[in-house]
Amino acid sequence: MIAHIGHELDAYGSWRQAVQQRIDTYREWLNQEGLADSHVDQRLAQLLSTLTDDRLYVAFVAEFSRGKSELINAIFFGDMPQRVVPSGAGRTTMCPTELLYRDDWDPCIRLLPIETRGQETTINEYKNFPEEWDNVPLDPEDPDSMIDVLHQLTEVKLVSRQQAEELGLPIADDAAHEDGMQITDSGEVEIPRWRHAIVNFPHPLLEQGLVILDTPGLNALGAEPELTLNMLSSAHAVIFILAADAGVTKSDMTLWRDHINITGGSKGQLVVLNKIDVLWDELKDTYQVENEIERQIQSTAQTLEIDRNRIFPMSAQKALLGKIKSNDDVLASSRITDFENALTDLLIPAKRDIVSANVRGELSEVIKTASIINTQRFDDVNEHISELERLSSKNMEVVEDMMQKVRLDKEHLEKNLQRFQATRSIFSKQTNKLYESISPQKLEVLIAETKKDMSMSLTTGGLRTCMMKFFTDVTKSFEKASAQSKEIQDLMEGVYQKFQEEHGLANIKPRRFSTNKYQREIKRLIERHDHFIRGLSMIMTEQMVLTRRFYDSVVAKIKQTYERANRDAYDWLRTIMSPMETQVREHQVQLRRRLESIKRIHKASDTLDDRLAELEHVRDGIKEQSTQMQALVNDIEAVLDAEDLNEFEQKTA
Ligand SMILES: Nc1nc2c(ncn2[C@@H]2O[C@H](COP(=O)(O)OP(=O)(O)OP(=O)(O)O)[C@@H](O)[C@H]2O)c(=O)[nH]1
Ligand SMILES: [Mg+2]
Repeated sequence: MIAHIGHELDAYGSWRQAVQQRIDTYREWLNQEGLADSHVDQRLAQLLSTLTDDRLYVAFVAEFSRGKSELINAIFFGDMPQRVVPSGAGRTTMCPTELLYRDDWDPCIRLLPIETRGQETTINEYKNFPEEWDNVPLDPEDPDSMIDVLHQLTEVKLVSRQQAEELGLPIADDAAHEDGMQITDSGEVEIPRWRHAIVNFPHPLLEQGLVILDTPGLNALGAEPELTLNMLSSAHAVIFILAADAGVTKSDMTLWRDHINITGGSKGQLVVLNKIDVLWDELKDTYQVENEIERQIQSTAQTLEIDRNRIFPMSAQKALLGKIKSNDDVLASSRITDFENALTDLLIPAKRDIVSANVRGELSEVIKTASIINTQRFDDVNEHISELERLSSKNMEVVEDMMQKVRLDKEHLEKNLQRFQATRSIFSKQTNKLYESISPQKLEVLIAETKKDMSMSLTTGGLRTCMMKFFTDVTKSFEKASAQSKEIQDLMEGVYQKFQEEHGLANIKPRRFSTNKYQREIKRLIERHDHFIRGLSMIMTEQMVLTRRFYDSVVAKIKQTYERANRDAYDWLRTIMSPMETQVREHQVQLRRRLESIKRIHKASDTLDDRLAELEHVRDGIKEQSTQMQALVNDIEAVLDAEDLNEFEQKTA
């Protein structure tokens, strides 16, 4: 049974759908009312698509044999007749494994050969090259065959020492890392057969977007920095597991400090004190057992410097047994429920916060633009109404004056528009500069140069200098981009202000483009990288390999940041003028209508009263539009803020 987490995930899924539905309704309405230009519509379409592709990552990290795989089986696969993920004494899981479900693939397991470590390509990049992975189909209906297939996660192979070194794998023959790859009697080295695995399996929780990351011990994390720098740092929850019979060992500590708690923040982390059942055998008295558990929790809390409420004593094995055999007593004694509740309570609100913040961020611009247009329409009609009202008491000469005034307004606006077109060339020069400062091509050049310098340095100190130069250059390019975007912003602000002052348009400020986000990201990445490099204690050759590997992982992440920054800058540049352009266009149309309408009255082809009645009707329509808009926005807000997700439960069979 996966009652609690399954139920909460269901509720979360329904909530997300409710958000989607309301945004969809709002989008249709905006289009129907002519309140969305193509930029706005595209943004909404994109927001909707990010809402559909929405995943929740939970990573299980611990030294080997602490019970990660057992715990994953117990939490997520207790409804299967037997263990799904292989678990056993000694080293079992040999490669990091992602369990997920995507319906565009058949159920399968995809395995990335260990030899790919010889390339400079990261795991994440390999995900774009399916042909590099071994693909074995899975039959979810046949548990025995599934167990067979999943057994591949535990596969190892023997290679020569030189081959292992070339792949940058730590070897267990010196005190620095006694838990590295084992050497056999014949002098060969036993290494994992696979570098990474993806299990695509249609389990209800995975179908709801959950992704589970099972990892092997410290070795794998140390040898594959991408896991720590990328997968663990972006997981929504990281579960660290200790075993009650082993206590907190030195390598447990290293793992915790260097891979999980790396920059200190403990948000999203839970600690499991597993295998409490071994204490039951040793000390029969419940009171004594409880005391011993409590003592271990206290000392773990102290050693890890973490709140004791984040530590969960448990027996994963008994939990799995209790679930498979539907034995509630055994299940209760396993104490897994407290942990499952804590995990659910951590995971779903965290994910919801991210989604809500993202939706709010994207929507605020859209809402602003739409309400500006609505207000503009209202003001224009109002002005026209009062114009006509004044007319009713005056003679025809005044009508001519009035017509002249509107005509001048219109001409003036058109002249300003022309002048504005001229600033476009300055604008495009500046945007080119902005693009150039964060151009992926330039980054590639910088990467290539750094690699060249690195290949010529013979010491780790030399390598470090090259890398530091690279980081400094990257940081500088974002500083440049920041200054450039400020210049563009100032230019546009001037244009906006001119239209506001001379044509009474609403007082809006062009949106800002801040590079802070990326700068922060890069800074954090550099800090993590630094932490790693400084922590390395091993022989030179391995250190060189590892250092490069860390560098490659960081570079891959920085590339992603560049890509995102570029995309965001592109979006920004396209939309920076859009609210003003829309407003000016509206205003232009209104001026033309006013002129027409005064002309008709002048020619006495239209009576004033009819025209006024018509305009008042239009004005009511615009008011109604504003009310409807507010209602739709409130609807979205209400869903985003909802306390109880269960109210969105889908009533599907
Ligand atoms: N007594 C007891 N044994 C457990 C418990 N949880 C796991 N084990 C056993 O501990 C051994 C290791 O469990 P795994 O789930 O394979 O551990 P792991 O952390 O995945 O280890 P690797 O895959 O080697 O990194 C297995 O024999 C499990 O049956 C528990 O709660 N109590
Ligand atoms: Mg395992």
